[in-house]
Amino acid sequence: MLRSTLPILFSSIPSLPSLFIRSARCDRRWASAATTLKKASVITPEEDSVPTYPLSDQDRSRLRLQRNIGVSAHIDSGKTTLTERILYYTGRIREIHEVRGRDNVGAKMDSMDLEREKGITIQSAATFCDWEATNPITNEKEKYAINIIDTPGHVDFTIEVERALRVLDGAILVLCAVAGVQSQTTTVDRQMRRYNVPRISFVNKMDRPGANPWKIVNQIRTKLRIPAAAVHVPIGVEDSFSGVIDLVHWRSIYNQGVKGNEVVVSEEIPADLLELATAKRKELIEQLADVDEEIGDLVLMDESPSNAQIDAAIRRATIGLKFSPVFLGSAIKNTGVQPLLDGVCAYLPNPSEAEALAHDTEKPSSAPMVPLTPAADAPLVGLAFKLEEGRFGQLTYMRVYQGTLKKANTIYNARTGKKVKVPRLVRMHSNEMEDVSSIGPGEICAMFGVECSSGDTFTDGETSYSMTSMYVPEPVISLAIKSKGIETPNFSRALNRFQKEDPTFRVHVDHESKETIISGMGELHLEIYVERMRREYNVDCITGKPRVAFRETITSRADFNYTHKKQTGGAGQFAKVIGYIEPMQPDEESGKDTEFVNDILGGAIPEGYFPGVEKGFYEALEKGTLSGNPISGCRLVLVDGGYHIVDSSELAFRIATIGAFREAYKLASPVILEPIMTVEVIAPVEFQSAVIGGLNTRRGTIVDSEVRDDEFTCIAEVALNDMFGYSNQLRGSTQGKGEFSMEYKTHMPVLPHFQKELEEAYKKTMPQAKSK
Ligand SMILES: Nc1nc2c(ncn2[C@@H]2O[C@H](COP(=O)(O)OP(=O)(O)OP(=O)(O)O)[C@@H](O)[C@H]2O)c(=O)[nH]1
Ligand SMILES: [Mg+2]
Repeated sequence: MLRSTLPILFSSIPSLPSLFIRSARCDRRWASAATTLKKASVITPEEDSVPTYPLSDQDRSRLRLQRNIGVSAHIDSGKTTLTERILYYTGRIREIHEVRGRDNVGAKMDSMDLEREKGITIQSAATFCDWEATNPITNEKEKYAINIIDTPGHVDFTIEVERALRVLDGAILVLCAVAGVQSQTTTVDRQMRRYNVPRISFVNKMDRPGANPWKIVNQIRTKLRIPAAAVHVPIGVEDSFSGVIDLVHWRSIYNQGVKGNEVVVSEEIPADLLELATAKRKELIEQLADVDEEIGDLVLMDESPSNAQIDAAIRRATIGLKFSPVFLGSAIKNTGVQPLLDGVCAYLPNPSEAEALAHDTEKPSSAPMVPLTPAADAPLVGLAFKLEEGRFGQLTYMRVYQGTLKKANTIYNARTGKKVKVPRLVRMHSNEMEDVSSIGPGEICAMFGVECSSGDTFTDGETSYSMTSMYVPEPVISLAIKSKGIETPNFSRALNRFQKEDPTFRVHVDHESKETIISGMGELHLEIYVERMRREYNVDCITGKPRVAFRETITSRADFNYTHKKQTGGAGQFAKVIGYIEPMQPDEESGKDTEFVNDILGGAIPEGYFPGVEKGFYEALEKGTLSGNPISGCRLVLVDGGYHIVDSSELAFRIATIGAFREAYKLASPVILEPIMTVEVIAPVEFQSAVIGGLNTRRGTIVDSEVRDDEFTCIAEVALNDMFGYSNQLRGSTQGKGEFSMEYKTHMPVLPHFQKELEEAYKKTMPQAKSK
């Protein structure tokens, strides 16, 4: 493929939704699915004078029956369809409407018109419901309050999954009974690990021909590398799938009645399944024995654990992130959903069992983190995890971790220090809301009229705690955009709003070409915003061709000693900065990989000029000198400098830092980075060699391939820039039977000769070159 010019064009790529340019995150640090999160150092009350707020009996009994869960998985696995059933069986909605249903109503959680038209979830939606679970051991009925967030599967909208998992205590990982663990499943798995979210797995679509839950259980163990075992055995297959055998409590559960709303429990196990069920219960116990001491000891002593012991072990191991129980069902056929809800209540943690940590901003940033307690009387700590511009102003979704949030109370933004009164408090039910006067700890709600950014912490002013925000991946694709005809204020109004709501959507104006450039996680991501501008803001836009979002970085340290001096009659400009720049690894929690460090001792530069240095550094990072792309992975350390009583100013220091950076940059062995994608191709097995050959010619590295019946799946890592025209090639080489999806993996240095080409192309766009 010719790669001589920049921008790289995708002109031959067909309709965007079918392409699924998918992107996820910079996951250099999450190389293995087995990566367990580095536990943050946590302060214990004995170690320091950390105030403790014991849970009252009232707190305990409320929290015990509270669950905050996410439904996350690969695209099209049936998350929204499953959530629709959950809402129906819990009485939140009266009727079931399908995603892409014939009645044209659409599922409750896909409330946006675009979601209903495309049949995919774009934004995560929150809701809540009550579920009366019957404890199979005690037979007692108890009512649980469950907050649910249905997330999108398409990786272009990965930030929606990221922020939901940041604030949820547990999750349902939905898998297709035929396709099993797919590339996006591993992405979601990584996200769950990042925030230590325990999960139960739900093998959906058990009605599909070829459904094979045992293969999926095995894939969870081997591909996601988490011990797992089925807690169910299906009764009937494909069309005759009618219920499940509950292996823990040794009983059969059938769905009958209208839309499966009648759950019939029988002590009898169908005779033809007795042998299989016995073997699978044994397998469950064996898996548990590996991760749970109590069951391990019983197995060693050759004793059979009781149902209650198995139940308790599943709960301990799931909450301890050591195990995932696997449930089976078919959302569309209304089977197996109620037992899954019982599983959510039985095995996922309540808010007091999920660890929540905060930084004390009065202590140095290296100080250990402080655990929060979901006590209603404790000082308030809440995290704003999602913003939306609603009809009544900004809607801010909050997770309250500690204390009680009350309407009309004054709360403080821990980042800005600003205080604000809470004018209106609501609980969300997709796009509808219910007014409430207060929200207790461990709950999810939304506030109106509270200005803030996504990821801000709110307190009642009684603590100096601040929580970490969510991980924000870097955009991989960008395009120029302008309004058709005269630009109205709605153009920038819409872009500002989208940028504020979605941290993976960026807007900037190229100073040289004066073009507005939008960047995002994939073409569909950008296409949706362009379409929303048309529909919601009446702004028709013309867009340029999508370009790969290259980046630049440095590979070695370089020192600077730079003086900016200007004397033009009146007041002059003087600033001297001394220090160095060095490569920086991204922060594990926030993904932040650029930093200004002030190491000045003894007042060589007055404090008032430091912001000038910091601004200059970040301005210089906006555009690398090799290719004009943003610079990442770089730290600037200021160690010394000089100033002039009259001629120094913040501006002078800003200019000096930009000059210093540019000089040092040349010496720091800069390189251009390109996005590398994980590409998953599925095609009939006879095309295997054609597909692998095609990927090889694109310099792809094959990382996995699997043959299943008459189909094969191949996973490769390929530079996004080399994926130009791939859909056409794949169609041609597989008689239209192959499908592929792409997901962002990381940014890597481009090959030296390509770097040269990019540099040459950039030089030609510079004003000096043009005027020659
Ligand atoms: N056969 C079968 N199809 C199902 C089942 N559940 C969902 N589907 C279908 O799968 C398709 C996708 O369902 P959704 O519920 O939109 O999937 P999703 O996971 O929410 O998709 P995204 O939000 O876009 O990632 C729809 O056509 C559903 O009708 C099931 O249990 N069996
Ligand atoms: Mg959905």
